[in-house]
Amino acid sequence: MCKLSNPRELSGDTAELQTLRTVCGICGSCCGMTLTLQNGSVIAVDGDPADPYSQGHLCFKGRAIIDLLNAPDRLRYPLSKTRNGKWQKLSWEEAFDLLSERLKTIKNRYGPQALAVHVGQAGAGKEFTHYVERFCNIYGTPNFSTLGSHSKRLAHILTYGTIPVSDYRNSNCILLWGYNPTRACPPLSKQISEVHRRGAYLIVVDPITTPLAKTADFHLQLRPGTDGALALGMLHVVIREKLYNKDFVKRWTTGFDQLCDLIKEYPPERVSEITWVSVAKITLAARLYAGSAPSCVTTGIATELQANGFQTNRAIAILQAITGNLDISGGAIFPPVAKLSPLSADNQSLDKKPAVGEYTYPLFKKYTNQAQANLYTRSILEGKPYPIKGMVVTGSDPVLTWPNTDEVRKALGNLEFLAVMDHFMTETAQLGDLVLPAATFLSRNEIWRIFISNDGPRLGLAPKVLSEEGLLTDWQFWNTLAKKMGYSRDFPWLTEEQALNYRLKPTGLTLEELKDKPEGVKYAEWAEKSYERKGFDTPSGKVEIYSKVLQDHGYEPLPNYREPIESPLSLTCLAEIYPLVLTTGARNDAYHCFRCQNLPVSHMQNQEPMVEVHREKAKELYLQDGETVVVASPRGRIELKVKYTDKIDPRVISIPHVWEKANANELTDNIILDPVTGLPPDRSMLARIIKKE
Ligand SMILES: Nc1nc2c(c(=O)[nH]1)N[C@H]1C(S)=C(S)[C@@H](COP(=O)(O)OP(=O)(O)OC[C@H]3O[C@@H](n4cnc5c(=O)[nH]c(N)nc54)[C@H](O)[C@@H]3O)O[C@H]1N2
Ligand SMILES: Nc1nc2c(c(=O)[nH]1)N[C@H]1C(S)=C(S)[C@@H](COP(=O)(O)OP(=O)(O)OC[C@H]3O[C@@H](n4cnc5c(=O)[nH]c(N)nc54)[C@H](O)[C@@H]3O)O[C@H]1N2
Ligand code: SF4
Ligand SMILES: [Mo]
Repeated sequence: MCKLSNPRELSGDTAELQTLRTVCGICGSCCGMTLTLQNGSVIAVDGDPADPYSQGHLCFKGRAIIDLLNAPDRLRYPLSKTRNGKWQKLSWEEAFDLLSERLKTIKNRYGPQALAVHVGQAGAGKEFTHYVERFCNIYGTPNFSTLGSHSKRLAHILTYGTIPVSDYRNSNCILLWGYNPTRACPPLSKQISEVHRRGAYLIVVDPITTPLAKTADFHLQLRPGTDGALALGMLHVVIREKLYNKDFVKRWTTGFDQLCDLIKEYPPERVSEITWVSVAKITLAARLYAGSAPSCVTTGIATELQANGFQTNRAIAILQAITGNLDISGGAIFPPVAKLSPLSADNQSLDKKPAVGEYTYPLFKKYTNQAQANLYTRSILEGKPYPIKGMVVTGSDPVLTWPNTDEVRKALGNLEFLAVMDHFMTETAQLGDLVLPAATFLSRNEIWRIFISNDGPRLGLAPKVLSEEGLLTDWQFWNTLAKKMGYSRDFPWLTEEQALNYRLKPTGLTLEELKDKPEGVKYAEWAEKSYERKGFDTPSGKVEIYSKVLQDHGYEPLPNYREPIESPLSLTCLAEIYPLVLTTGARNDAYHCFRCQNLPVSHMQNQEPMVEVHREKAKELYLQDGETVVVASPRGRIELKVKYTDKIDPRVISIPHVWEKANANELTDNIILDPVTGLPPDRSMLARIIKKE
């Protein structure tokens, strides 16, 4: 069975309809996709019933791919901005000349650190991102950054030494914490519902009654931003009632006694006051989770986009560990890592400056080897720790997605040079000097990885099925740019296929072999409790409840709770003016990184961003359903329509992000960020609703 046939073999009128198989590259669920092509153009798309994992499932985002390929506003050629602000069409040759010349000028004039390169959501987990990082290393800038679950990753690495995966299928109790797979990852949501129907318990922690929360055995509807306190409250119950795994704690943890002292400050009664979750629910959920092993927890991005997201994730990771749920079937599995050839590189001839954010977030830098992009704006505007003068942004729209839009816009506007690679003329691209049209994931080969517990970890290929005329994939772009810059020695690959075969070498597999294996290849055997054989990959070899590494870097060694900087409890005076708690960015069906909101897919037409307000609160404020209002925070204000709901606490409101017409990040803060990772507190701030005259 072959996932790839080459559409370019087809010719003119003689071409037959051809069905090609690949894997959707949008959200990481790896759904099998079939595409029907005629004369090289996609005319139909569907789920692939033969795909062993998704079994025919394809969500609306995958189905929207034809609209994306044909979108009338897709960028089709490079554009450069003229002196009078008009866009001028360029050939790729001209675009590469311009770009390489500007990057060389920045380096000569200010040093390589003055260039920042940011890869956004579209590059998360994708092969090309490694090549962008390599490019930065050779150029000599430490300012390479990505977006991602940095707080969760770092919390797991510092606590367990690895990043686990939840084994829902074999679990007796699934705890979804600030994670809503119904929107973010529909195939997983289906799997979780099936396991729940078969008898496993489901607990959901979410300020909104999502579809999964509605069916859950316990829905803990907490005040946004208080997850850390809730986790400590649950730990209190588990420890007080001796529901933890004593043998595991004794043999495999450090700092349990200090944790026992810490949780004394978080009895359910106090935690209930902080979180608005009842004492009974906190207690029963803790008992259920601890008493039903094997249990698993998945935290979502909501637990990270908080002023204390790193420690929150540590507290939840510790709950998982002391209840004995690590590296067992049905719990948190530690998957063996697939060994691919490394792409790290260094430019020995340069004396490298520290990355932006390295002084403020040293552990973030140490464990991600990246700059903290949320500090770029200050570097551009205030020259701290040195000025960034040029940026290349790919697969990201910072004007809509980074906190404090006002400042982001000002900063990007102040750059000497900004290049943006995207499918569309985004808000960020509009501020650029050079805009580059990106091909979609269908035009590149991509390695995917999947873990299904009984079966072990697998690696496979999402084959390239198209060539989009006039467009380059991100890999082609960076490989060509590197050669233009004179880096051919470090970018020796002539084709993407060559580069992928280089990467696959340690596995003994080739691209050709993977093309014939839609189910992928098992690259390692998983055997439970790997720590029994080799210990945990932490300095002590144990689960570090008390982290000496954190202590040595001046952080709290225990996962203590910190009240959101801006909340009804921490800023009571401000809360009189801004009495509502605002959470932003809960994912919804109308958009994704592909900006589906712009596409003419019927499902998404007539959608617009709205502020969800509890029906009773809305009435109290004399707001009609559908009325246009102003939502204001201490930083800014946006206009959008009211949507009545019963699914939210009357003291909380929720608005989506990534909308141009009502940009949630006009309201968010970039001053007080997570102290360890620098992620912004997008999920909890103070706000008010103002009726328009
Ligand atoms: N359709 C669609 N899917 C997507 C995306 C998309 O834009 N659209 N984006 C992708 C990306 S980039 C990501 S990171 C993932 C994110 O996917 P998830 O990790 O699931 O995150 P969200 O949907 O943003 O938030 C999950 C839940 O957190 C709740 N929440 C809000 N504030 C809080 C809080 O303070 N505490 C807790 N416990 N819960 C809170 C929200 O109500 C929401 O139901 O989704 C990916 N998938
Ligand atoms: N207020 C608030 N802000 C948030 C969040 C929140 O919850 N609340 N969530 C945060 C999170 S978790 C994330 S991940 C970020 C997401 O923020 P970004 O990283 O900025 O990602 P997107 O907004 O999804 O933009 C992705 C862009 O990539 C383009 N694109 C898609 N595929 C490709 C490709 O193959 N190549 C190239 N070059 N471009 C491509 C799309 O057209 C789109 O413009 O937003 C963050 N911002
Ligand atoms: S869930 Fe949707 S977006 Fe994600 S991989 Fe599957 S089809 Fe693509
Ligand atoms: Mo994300």
